[in-house]
Amino acid sequence: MQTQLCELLGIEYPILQGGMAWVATAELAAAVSRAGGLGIIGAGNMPPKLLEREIKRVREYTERPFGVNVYYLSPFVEEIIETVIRNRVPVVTTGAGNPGRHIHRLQENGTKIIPVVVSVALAKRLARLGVDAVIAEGMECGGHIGELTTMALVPQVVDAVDIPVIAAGGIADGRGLAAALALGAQGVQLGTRFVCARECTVHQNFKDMILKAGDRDTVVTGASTGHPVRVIKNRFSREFQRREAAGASRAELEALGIGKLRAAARDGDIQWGSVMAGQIAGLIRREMSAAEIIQEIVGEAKEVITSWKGVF
Ligand code: TUI
Repeated sequence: MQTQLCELLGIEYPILQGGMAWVATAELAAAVSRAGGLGIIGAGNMPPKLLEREIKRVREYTERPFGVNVYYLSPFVEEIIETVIRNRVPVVTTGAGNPGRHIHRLQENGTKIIPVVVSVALAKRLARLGVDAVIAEGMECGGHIGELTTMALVPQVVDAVDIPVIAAGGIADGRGLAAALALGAQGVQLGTRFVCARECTVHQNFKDMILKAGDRDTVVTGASTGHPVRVIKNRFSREFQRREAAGASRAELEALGIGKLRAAARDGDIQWGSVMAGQIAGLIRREMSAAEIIQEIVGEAKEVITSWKGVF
């Protein structure tokens, strides 16, 4: 199972791991890259020195390509970009903003740039500026979301640009990979499934909450602040929604969210923390190694695609 995307990134399977802040550390990124996918460090709000340490640690575990996700709401965006360039990181993915001003500098230094897009307009704008590929992320995903579903967004982005499109949001198994390929994507990005990888260093409570979740256990908080975030329902999400419904100001709601992802992901506070996860959480039932996850997904996708031949 090889697509042009595999060639572009120098990977074996067209599977990227979401660059999740506080979750996607060097251990997870290296495990995914060693298994033939693209592992990605989530820089989130990390200070640049810490990111540099994570990059060095990935390189201690693997010589394969890997990426860094740059979160455009971080106070350190410019320094993070400098760190990525200085360390010759093979791939940068971006989220929560427009990376237009950094595209050429990254590419001049040999870094591929693959932004997350949540609309056709942004995909077209970035394709015109020369990005290497885009990740079309539907609102089924965990964390910071756009408005469109994966099913609607991916084929519209595929038709609008001439570069590879990677589908994300609501994908966790081989059926999802096959469906994404059917929509014209050249690969997939999985977040929630890889949170439950054995090598993922997130707090065990966080993994267990995903493993126990059902199909209706996520909710979107913060739509009124302009930063809608999908999380698993808990005391924090209920309190957030209560205040949102009571007309709390944007500043109050944003203050309520500060430090909550860290509390859930690192300290294991899954009641008062923000347990970001996608709607596909209900499909994920057990912890497996990154290599087992990738092998299972590729095997399932091949089975699905082969079975279509009997239909037509
Ligand atoms: O970035 C994500 N998902 C995330 S980031 C994150 S970290 C966080 N921590 C605490 C509170 C809130 C978040 C958790 N999940 N996904 C990619 C993504 N990008 N989703 C939406 C967008 C996006 C939105 C607008 C991308 C571009 C964009 O463009 C705006 C513009 O300037 O045109």
